[in-house]
Amino acid sequence: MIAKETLLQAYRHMCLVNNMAVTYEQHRSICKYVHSTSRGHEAIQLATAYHLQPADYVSPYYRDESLLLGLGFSPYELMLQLLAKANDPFTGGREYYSHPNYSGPDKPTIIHQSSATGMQVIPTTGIAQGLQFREKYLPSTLRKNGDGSLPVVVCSLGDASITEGEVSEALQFAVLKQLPIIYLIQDNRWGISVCAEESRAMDAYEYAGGFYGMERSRINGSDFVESFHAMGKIVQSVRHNRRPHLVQANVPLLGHHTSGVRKEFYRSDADLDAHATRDPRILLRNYLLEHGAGEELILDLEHDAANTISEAFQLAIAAPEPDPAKVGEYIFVPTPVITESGIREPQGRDRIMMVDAALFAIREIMAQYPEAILYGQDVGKRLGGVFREAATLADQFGDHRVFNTAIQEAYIIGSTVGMSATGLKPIVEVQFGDYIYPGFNQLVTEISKSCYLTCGKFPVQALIRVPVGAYGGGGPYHSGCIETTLLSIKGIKVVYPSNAADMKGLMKAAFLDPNPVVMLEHKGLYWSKVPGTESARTVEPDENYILPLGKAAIVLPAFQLRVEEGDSCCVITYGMGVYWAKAAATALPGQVEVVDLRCLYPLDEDLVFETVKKHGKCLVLTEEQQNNSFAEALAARISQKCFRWLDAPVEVMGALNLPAVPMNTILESAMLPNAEKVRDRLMTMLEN
Ligand SMILES: Cc1ncc(C[n+]2csc(CCOP(=O)(O)OP(=O)(O)O)c2C)c(N)n1
Repeated sequence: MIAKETLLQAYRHMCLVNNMAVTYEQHRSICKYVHSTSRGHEAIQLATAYHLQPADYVSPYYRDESLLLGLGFSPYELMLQLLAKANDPFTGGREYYSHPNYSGPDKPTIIHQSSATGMQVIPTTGIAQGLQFREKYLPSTLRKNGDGSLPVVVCSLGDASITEGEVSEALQFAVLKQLPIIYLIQDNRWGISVCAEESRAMDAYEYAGGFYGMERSRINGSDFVESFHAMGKIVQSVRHNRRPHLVQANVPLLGHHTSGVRKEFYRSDADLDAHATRDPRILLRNYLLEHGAGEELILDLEHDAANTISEAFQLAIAAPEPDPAKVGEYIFVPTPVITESGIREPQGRDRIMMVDAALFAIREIMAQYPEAILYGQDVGKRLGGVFREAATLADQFGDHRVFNTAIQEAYIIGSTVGMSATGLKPIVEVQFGDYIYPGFNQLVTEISKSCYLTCGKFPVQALIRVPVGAYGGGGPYHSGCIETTLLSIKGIKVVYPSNAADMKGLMKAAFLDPNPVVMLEHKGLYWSKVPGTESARTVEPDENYILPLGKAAIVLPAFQLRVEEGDSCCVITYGMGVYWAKAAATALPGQVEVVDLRCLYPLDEDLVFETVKKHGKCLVLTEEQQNNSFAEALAARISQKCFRWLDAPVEVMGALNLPAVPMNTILESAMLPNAEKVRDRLMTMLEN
């Protein structure tokens, strides 16, 4: 039996939702930002919300306004987001209606919610992965509910979103690891105007049948009583049994797809009529009347709901607009690492290769931070990374902290959002830069925007290691550089060390940074096997050595006399470019100053501009294809900021503008810069 108060509360919430929808429609010019309402989906959403507790996590999608009311958010709070007002409690006016995020003691946690259909499934599965880790290995740190019960995770999405490829990566991971997560699919048989018959050969329930180990249920999501009972059992079962469960809730769609995409554009009268017969509010009203609630009580509730919404709407309209001066806030949260510390060159230590510097840094990190977890393809015990960059780590720290994943770059990258939300510190690896693209969407759509769109509530702590770069015939899919593509994303940091000491210090800083950091690791420098890269091996810095992000270094100074004579130039570069530039400079003793950027975002513009101003001549050197590269963009900024000090146009040298690095080593070197090409360019620059 469901308590009478629960039924009346559900009816009240449904009346609020109905009045909200009517009000938004009546005031379309005021409700100018696109929004969807939950009309038709109320019963399953409320039923779900009522069973959740504060230690749980939920990822609602854009049609989950009833779920939000059910969790305890007020119509006024939701309307502040509808109208993108300053006090929108979720995003401060930055994101659409019903795109919540929340962290507090009284309600389930909600991580950042994007608008991209289905893309929340990976981050949300990452939460369940994080909870499972805490439960098994750090049990005293797992937050439980007031009644001592274990937390569950709910990921809600529409039926059309389930066909997104990334959803399958998450489901696969959830069943493989038996994560405590409920996937709630609200099936209204529409994906805007694309109907079920056009988009799928099976529904979500049938699809889940292929993921062995997934419990599944199909319920009538328009019937509150059935939904409440079913969700109660399912939530309880996941709380106790700690296994994934997919729920398909069949629901009607009563409103428009969004305020902009109107139902009459593409739905027939017959379809609309059929959906209308399953209106959850009418069904619950009838149920209440049949079970003795009394017409008067119902009318009172309806009247109250109308008044509540009308008052809330007026208040929301009157609420202040956001301050445009604050538009730049919360791209990142501050990092604690701001100064270089520890000993960079301890006495009596051996020189180490860059790949070992990375390995030793991670080893020290994992020894110090039990919440640090490393995963990716082949990083586990058997191989320890295809470059042996994680060798021995699983032996030392256990398979639960260092483990292999399937080939699922989207999951590897996107799961860090959820892991980070549970307070863990994920370090993940994409095997080659050329294979980051399947994971790129998660980086752009979820990771990079989370801090900004939650006003700093959910920065994503993620250290993403990516081997890059060409050397010795790696060929078109194992040689790529990806920094320009990465740097087009705002909201992530990009580090690119060129020697062992920097690698170790920067890896530590990247790990301690509460924001997402991509660590680009040049394979040609890993072992210093490429002639001319011997100095990538350095003395190993001590355990405390940390090098803040965003500090470039002069790795080869010019002679003061040459500078004073106006007979010098500088090369601004990073990665392999550092070695090309240093080798080229041997032909021009004292005339060339080389700056190693070490970090591409944040970028040490101060040192770059200061150096360029000193020499008046500058070459920006990169291994990437030149056109539209980061290097070109930097050259343009240098030209603008240092114009009065320049004796010549800022030069750029990069690889030829080809779609890929060809495999044959003769072709490879024809494409890439090298020391000779750089030397010739510098000589020409200095002669003019
Ligand atoms: C990745 C992505 N592609 C396309 C869209 C545009 N879009 C917004 S809603 C929607 C349909 C989603 O349907 P469904 O998941 O069934 O949810 P419903 O709106 O029916 O509740 C589409 C295609 C999007 N938001 N994200």
